[in-house]
Amino acid sequence: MIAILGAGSMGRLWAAMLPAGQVAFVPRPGQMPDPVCYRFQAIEGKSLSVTIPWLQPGQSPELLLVTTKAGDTLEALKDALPSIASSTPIVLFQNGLGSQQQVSETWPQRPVLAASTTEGANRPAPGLTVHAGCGATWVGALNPTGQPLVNRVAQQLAKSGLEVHPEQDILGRLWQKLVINAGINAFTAILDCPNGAILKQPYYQQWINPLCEEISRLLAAAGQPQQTPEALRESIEAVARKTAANTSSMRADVLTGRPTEIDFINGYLARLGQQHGIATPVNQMLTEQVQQLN
Ligand code: NAD
Ligand code: KPL
Repeated sequence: MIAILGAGSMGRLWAAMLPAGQVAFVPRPGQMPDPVCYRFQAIEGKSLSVTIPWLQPGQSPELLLVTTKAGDTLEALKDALPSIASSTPIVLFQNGLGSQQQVSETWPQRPVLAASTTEGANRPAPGLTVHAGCGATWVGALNPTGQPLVNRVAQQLAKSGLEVHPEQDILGRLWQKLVINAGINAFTAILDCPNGAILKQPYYQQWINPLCEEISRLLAAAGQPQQTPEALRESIEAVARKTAANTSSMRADVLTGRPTEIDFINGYLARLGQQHGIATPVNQMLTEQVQQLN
């Protein structure tokens, strides 16, 4: 049995794709509502009806996937983990950085892994989950207890039929995604436009170079491979062009009145700058402006 904490878009995607009858959602404390029923629209357009039960008291999952938003993850796990065996691997799917470190520092003895995914899922209407973008998922250990479990966890996730790879340097992969999100998401939310449309906006053009200079210094301070500001800007703009028509997850959160993950993207970079004595005025400004949109 694979347990999933967070019955949102990502959680429902994995629940629908993993073998039927082998998945359960983790309930909030004191809640045991009816099973979760939804229509799932697969990437090729085929639609199926999915019913996922809740994890029952006494059931002991072999794996826990955590698909809450970054800001909810620590509290959700504080509620869920007391009834889950300490040997059960925990796989964190959150974007950005900061929440992963909170979890691995809070439970250093538990096997903690992270997944970085380019799969896309959304819920355009109540009761409907859409697999909107086909990508790949990399899974790797965040602590030594998780290290021996990486291949097994990758194999378990691959039973979904999604592309899954074990990753020795998951932190590096999370950083690569963070760089892209830091250079796109806040701009799309502030400018209220699709990803590709930021590129021609004077506000983006004013701030992207100083932002990339900050990120380049932060990468070095964090022990990540050095990248020039010019190379960072190229990577960011390649993704913005490739996903030109997309509404970023941050803009979608603002438009639907949900909390954004800004504190774990540009906010994380601003905090890291404070720790290392690196000035991060652009990350700080983007963080504050997105916080004001919320
Ligand atoms: P979502 O808001 O759709 O789902 C989060 C779910 O967690 C919600 O159903 C919420 O009710 C639930 N939740 C919150 N607190 C909880 C608690 N204490 N106990 C149980 N459940 C709780 O978000 P999402 O789009 O599924 O994203 C989840 C994470 O995956 C985010 O960090 C996101 O950045 C990342 N991610 C999402 C996608 C995507 O395409 N959706 C792609 C890559 C990464
Ligand atoms: O990951 C994304 C997000 O929206 O969070 C990008 C890469 C910006 C694609 O929309």
